[in-house]
Amino acid sequence: MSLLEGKRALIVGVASNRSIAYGIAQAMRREGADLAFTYQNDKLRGRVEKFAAELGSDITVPCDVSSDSEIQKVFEHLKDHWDHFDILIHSVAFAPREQLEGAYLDSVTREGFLMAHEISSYSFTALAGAARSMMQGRQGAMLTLSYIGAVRAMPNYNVMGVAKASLEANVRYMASDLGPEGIRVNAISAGPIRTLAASGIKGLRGFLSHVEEVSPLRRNVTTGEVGNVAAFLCSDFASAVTGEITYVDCGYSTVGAT
Ligand code: NAD
Ligand code: 0WE
Repeated sequence: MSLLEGKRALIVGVASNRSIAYGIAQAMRREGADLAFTYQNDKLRGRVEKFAAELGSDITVPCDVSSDSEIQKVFEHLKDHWDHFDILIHSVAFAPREQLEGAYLDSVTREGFLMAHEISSYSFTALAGAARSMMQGRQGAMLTLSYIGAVRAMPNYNVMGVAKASLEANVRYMASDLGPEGIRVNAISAGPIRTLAASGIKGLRGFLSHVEEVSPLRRNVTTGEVGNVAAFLCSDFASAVTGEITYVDCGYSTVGAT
């Protein structure tokens, strides 16, 4: 039996075949789920439609998560295809580029702080609120992506770390609200991966080689490995797991000096 047979998943955050959301979509499809996708803007539309088709889906909907009306429309559109669904994947983050360089206090601004929190944390709340009614009466699951910068100060990650701390708290509050409705809410804290969001980040290479040197598994994690854990956490095998942050980082977060 496949892990996600008979489940329907909405995936928010595919931008390329390197996206963590793409690794999650592949794993979920392999495990028998039916998929739907959103794309941020027209620039990404064609690409996401192609990925969707490859993964057996013809449901693609625009959604810039900074817009309440676009978020509402996603679920109106989804209702044309599905009367309910089971899984919501949130794999979205953004801070203005100049916030992710240099010392935290030198780079952070009111505007950058608000933008990082809005796109990277509040958007999960907003999507969950809009998805909620279509996820009733099933063993539903929501999942977002975090990073260790939420709980440890990492060079250059800066305000994104503060926004990820907000996102992780969001997971706990949402899990508390939605648990009585049978909906679980969790996060995966992934190790660094060279995706679009990570390309051009100063010092990413250093982060990747540090993990290779000190993590117990002495290597970096892949989007496929994040996808496998995502499939498990959103499956009924994880039916008693909610409000949790699961590290998928080759053990990096568990060691001190090596
Ligand atoms: P990615 O660039 O492939 O994905 C980021 C996604 O965010 C893109 O699909 C982009 O369209 C979307 N996005 C940004 N602003 C948006 C907006 N206003 N509206 C709608 N969508 C918007 O990069 P990724 O690394 O796969 O990132 C996915 C998630 O994983 C993020 O939350 C990121 O913080 C997290 N994460 C990444 C790493 C890493 O090292 N790559 C590690 C841990 C966690
Ligand atoms: O969460 C992230 C990256 C999120 C991100 C990336 C960008 C790049 C383009 C958010 N906003 C933007 N804004 C842009 O203009 N990661 C976990 C990957 C990442 O980002 C870092 C890292 C790592 C790892 C930034 C600094 C240091 C390490």
